[in-house]
Amino acid sequence: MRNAPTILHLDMDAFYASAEQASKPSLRGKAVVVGGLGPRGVVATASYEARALGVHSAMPMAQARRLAPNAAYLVPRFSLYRAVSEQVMTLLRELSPLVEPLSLDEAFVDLAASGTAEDAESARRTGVRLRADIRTATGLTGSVGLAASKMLAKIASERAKPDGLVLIEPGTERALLGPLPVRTLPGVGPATGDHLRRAGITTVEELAEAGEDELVRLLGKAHGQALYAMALARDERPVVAEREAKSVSVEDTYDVDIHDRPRIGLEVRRLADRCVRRLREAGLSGRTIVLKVRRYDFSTLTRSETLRGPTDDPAVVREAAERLLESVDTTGGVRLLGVGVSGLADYTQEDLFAQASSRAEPVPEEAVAAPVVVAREPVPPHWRAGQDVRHAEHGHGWVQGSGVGRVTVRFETPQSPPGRIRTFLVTDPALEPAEPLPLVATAPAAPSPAPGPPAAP
Ligand code: TTP
Ligand code: MG
Ligand code: MG
Repeated sequence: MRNAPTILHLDMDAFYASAEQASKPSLRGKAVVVGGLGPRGVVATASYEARALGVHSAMPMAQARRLAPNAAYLVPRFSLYRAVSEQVMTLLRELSPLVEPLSLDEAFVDLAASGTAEDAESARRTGVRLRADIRTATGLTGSVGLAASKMLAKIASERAKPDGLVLIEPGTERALLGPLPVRTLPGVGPATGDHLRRAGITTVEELAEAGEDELVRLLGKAHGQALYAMALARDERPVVAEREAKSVSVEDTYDVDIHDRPRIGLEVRRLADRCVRRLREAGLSGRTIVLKVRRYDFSTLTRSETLRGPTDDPAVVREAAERLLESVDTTGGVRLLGVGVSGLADYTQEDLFAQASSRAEPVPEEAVAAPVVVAREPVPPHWRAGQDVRHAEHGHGWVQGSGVGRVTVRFETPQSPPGRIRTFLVTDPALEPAEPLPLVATAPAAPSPAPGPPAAP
C-alpha cells in the first residue's frame, strides 16, 4: 500500500436534492424529497432537512410522505444532474488522468498518477481547492476523503459529510477502522452483516480478531479472504480510469437540406437502427437516447430521453428517437441528423439502484418516475411536480403541483429571490415545458436563445 494519502474520493452532498434547492430558491433550507411520485415510487434522495425527519434513499414514497408531510416532493431532472456531474468530472480530470467515476456524483482520483500530490500536506491542499472549485463551478457542495487506499478514501468522505474533508494519515488506518461496524467495509451488505452478527462479529476489530480461517469458514474462500484483508486495512485496488466509449452514435449530413417531415422521420428511424447495430457489435446497451439535429442555419440542438433501464432494442431506440423528433422544429430544413445512445457501462443510474437494493429492501420498478424527459401522453398536459416550465408572460418557473384541471407554478430561477406562486388551467396555452436553467450564471458569452438568427458555429 502507498505511504501517502494520495487517493481522493469525492461524493456530492445530497446530490439531486441539493441541485433542486440550488434551482429553486424557495426550497433552500427546506425538506426536499426527490424520487418517483407514482403509487409505487421510491425516494431517490432527500435533502438533509428531510433526512432529519427520517426520510432516506430507497424508502417507499408513501412512507416518506407520512414522515415529512410538508416536504416538497419532486420528480428527478436527470438532464440537470448530468450537466452538473460533467462539470464536476471535468474538475477531477484536471487533477489527474486517473479518474474513476462510480456514479453521477462520485469518483475516485489517483493524485499520485499526475504528481498532483506526494504527501499529506499537498493532498490536503488539493482537496481543499477542489471543494472550493466545485462550489464555484456548480454552486453545490461535495465531500472529500483522502487516504492511501480506495476503501479508506471512501470511508473518509463519508465521515466528512456534509460539506467537509477528512484525511486519514497512513499508519492510523487500523485504529480508525477497528471500532466501526462491519457494514462499513465494501462488500458487506445486509445479508453478510447478519451472518457475521450471528457469529458474534459486529465491528471491524472483531473481524480482524476472528482471523482469516474463521472468516473463510463463515463466508467462503474468496469473500472471507477479501474481507480479512479489508479488516486489516489492506486494500491494493488501483484507481481505474473510466472506460472509453460512454456513448455510441451515428449521424448523417445531407447534401441538400431535408424539409419533408415524413422523410426526416424515416432518416431518424434509419439512424436509430444503425446506432443499435453499432451498440450491439460493441456488446453494449445504454439508457439515454440522444437525437441531434442541425438546422439549415447551422444551429444544432440535441434532445435526450432517459429510459428506465438500459436497452439495445432497435424498436425502443427508434421509438424514443421519433418521440424526441416531435419536440424539434424542423421548418426551414435540416442538414444533419444523428442518433446516439449513452449512459453505457458502469455509469448508469441502475448501479445506484442496485447499490441501494443491496443495502436495503428491493427497490420497486417505479424507482424512477416513468417518462423522464418527454411526456408520453400529450393530451391532456401532464404537469409533474418539480418540472421546469415557461410562461409567456411570467417567465421561467417550476410546477409545484397539479390536480383538478389546474397547475400551480412557482416563478423563480436559480439566481432570483424566492418566487411567487400562480395557478393556471392545465391547458393554458401560455404555459409550456422548459429546460432546466444552469445553477451558476455563466459569463454572457453564449448568445441568448431569444429572437434573431442563431449564430453559426
Ligand atoms: P448518494 O451519493 O448515495 O446520495 P446523496 O448524494 O443524495 O447523499 P449523500 O452522498 O450526501 O449521502 O447518491 C447520489 C444520487 O444518486 C442521489 O442524490 C440520488 C441518486 N440515488 C438514487 O436515485 N437512488 C438511491 O437509492 C441512491 C442511494 C441514490
Ligand atoms: Mg452523494
Ligand atoms: Mg454517491
